[in-house]
Amino acid sequence: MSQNKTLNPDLLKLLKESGNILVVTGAGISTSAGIIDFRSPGGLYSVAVERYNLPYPEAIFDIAYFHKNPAPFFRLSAELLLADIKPTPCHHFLVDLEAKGKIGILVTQNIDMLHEKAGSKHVIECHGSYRTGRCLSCGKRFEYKDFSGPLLKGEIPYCKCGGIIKPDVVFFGESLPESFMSLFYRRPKVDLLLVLGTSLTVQPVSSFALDYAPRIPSILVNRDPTPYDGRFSYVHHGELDDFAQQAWDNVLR
Ligand code: CNA
Repeated sequence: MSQNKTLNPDLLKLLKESGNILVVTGAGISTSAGIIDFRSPGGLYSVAVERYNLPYPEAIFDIAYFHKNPAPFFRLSAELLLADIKPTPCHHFLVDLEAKGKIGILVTQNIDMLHEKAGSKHVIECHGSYRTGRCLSCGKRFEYKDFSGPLLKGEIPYCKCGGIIKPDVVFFGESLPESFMSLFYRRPKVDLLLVLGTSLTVQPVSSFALDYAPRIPSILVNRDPTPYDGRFSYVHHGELDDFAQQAWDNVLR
């Protein structure tokens, strides 16, 4: 855990004065809830091969590997979806930012549904979520409640036809939801880009965000440096919950 640091007053001023903000979140917003991210030291990528007996870390979200061996994904899913996982202060900050009418678009790469659980009304989950699923054999659609029983036990959920129910989480090798792709192609006008808790290494969401970064004012808050820090108007390396607290005090009060 890095030390709490005071936010740059100019960053706070920009946030306070901006409406129509494009917020892009990643796994870093959920780590304080107890969900590990991918690329931090000790993150999923460093433990996945051993913990889930995988040939390579990305296999856990690789659609070709899933067709051969779906069990590791479902073991991980149970860990991600543990019932007592609660939204973080930063998720709640974004709910209040939305309630003040300051968020134009909120895009998350996360599949944990914590933005919705916190109370955010309009969230584009560009990598999908567990809210719905589909039988890989007959194509029947399911709601989360229909397959959450086995899912929460780390077991594979099956359709009546015998096919595997795959949650609508986007794997490497799969298309992203239309809700995100239409944004990707339209690049709607926004006044500020606020990127929170992502290494910005997963495409196409990274290039979507970075396309805005040199054109409009932009803020990146992340614990570790990313390869793209230089593109942003302001970069704060620190804890997101600490950022949220300072932003609450200075921007929303
Ligand atoms: P990533 O590549 O693991 O990067 C996360 C970033 O967050 C890192 O650069 C960290 O420095 C930073 N970070 C971690 N904790 C904090 C914190 N408390 N405060 C500030 N910064 C922090 O993850 P990305 O989101 O960039 O990669 C995209 C992948 C990760 C998406 O496909 C997700 O589906 C996937 N993922 C999602 C979850 C989830 O839903 N919670 C968990 C793990 C992975």
